[in-house]
Amino acid sequence: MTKVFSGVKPTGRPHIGNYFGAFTRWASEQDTGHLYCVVDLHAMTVPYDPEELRTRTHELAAWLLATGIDPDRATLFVQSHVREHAEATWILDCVATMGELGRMTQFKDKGGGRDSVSVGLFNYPVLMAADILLYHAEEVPVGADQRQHVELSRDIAQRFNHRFGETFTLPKATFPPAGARIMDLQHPDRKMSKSDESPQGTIDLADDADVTRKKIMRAVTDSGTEVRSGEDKPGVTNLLELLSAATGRTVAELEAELAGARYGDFKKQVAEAVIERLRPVRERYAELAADPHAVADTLAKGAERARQTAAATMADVRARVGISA
Ligand code: AQP
Repeated sequence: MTKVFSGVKPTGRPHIGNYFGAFTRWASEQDTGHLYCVVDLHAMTVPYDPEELRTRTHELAAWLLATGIDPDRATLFVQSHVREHAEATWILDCVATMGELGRMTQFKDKGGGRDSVSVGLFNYPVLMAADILLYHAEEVPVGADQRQHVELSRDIAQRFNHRFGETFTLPKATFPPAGARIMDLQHPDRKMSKSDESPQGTIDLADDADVTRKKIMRAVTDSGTEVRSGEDKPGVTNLLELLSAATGRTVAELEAELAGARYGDFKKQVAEAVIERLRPVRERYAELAADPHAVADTLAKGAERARQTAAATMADVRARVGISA
């Protein structure tokens, strides 16, 4: 059985990019050796409100359960509930280099070269490496934006193993066949994101069917009338990608079927496919939101399970790096 770890940070409301890029695969491929984590420590790297962080962490866990993660099979937990993540980060900080962290595009995008950004934002990929390596994950199912961070985790693991002896498994990122990078509906040149202020360009999982339909109908398209993907058609390409992710059909099949269709009809088809795909998830979320204690119990049990593996890894790591057991 392949060991899998992946996480999502509670920085805002989860959107269909998170869903198609990551969550849907987590649910459909889950197995007993898989761990899925709400990475709340990562959400502290940018300014935030503590009460909101607590609420969003809980809500995000409920969304993951609503997408179909079964806590009796996979382990679902909150990162800060397992203290080993923070401890492992320090040790890996002493293995990672300033140069490699400085090359991370997410840091460049979010930090914008400002001196005032937190050290945590710079250090984010090392915490992510700790998340993955603590559980000896072989695969990390993520959207395309996380490729560079998973590659860095692998480099850090390799360097650690070389310096201190075989300890960590080398992880690799895996990507979905469609939906690996869903773009903002109003700005198809940039990724749909939780924390970007683009309410019309982002479809939250919490949006209802009407709002979802309106946002897709108002999505930016491109000049020309053809429904086809291509670098010169970022808006239509993004909608085709969404339709492909929602229906499981390839973009090529969809292009053939939609030859001659008008943009308006095409968008209607995308909207209905996305709404149908999300309907059971949204219904299940409403049920889970009504029972917050059940979600909290699930997370407590998940943390207990995760802690066993993390503690064993840390005992080994401590012994190898020469600090007290
Ligand atoms: N637009 C996207 N398309 C496909 N996959 C995406 N993911 C994120 N955005 C898209 C994937 O969702 C998982 C969880 O992401 P995250 O919360 O850990 O952080 P992120 O990648 O930085 O996502 P956001 O939504 O853009 O958050 P903010 O705005 O806070 O930075 C990951 O597997 C990610 O690849």
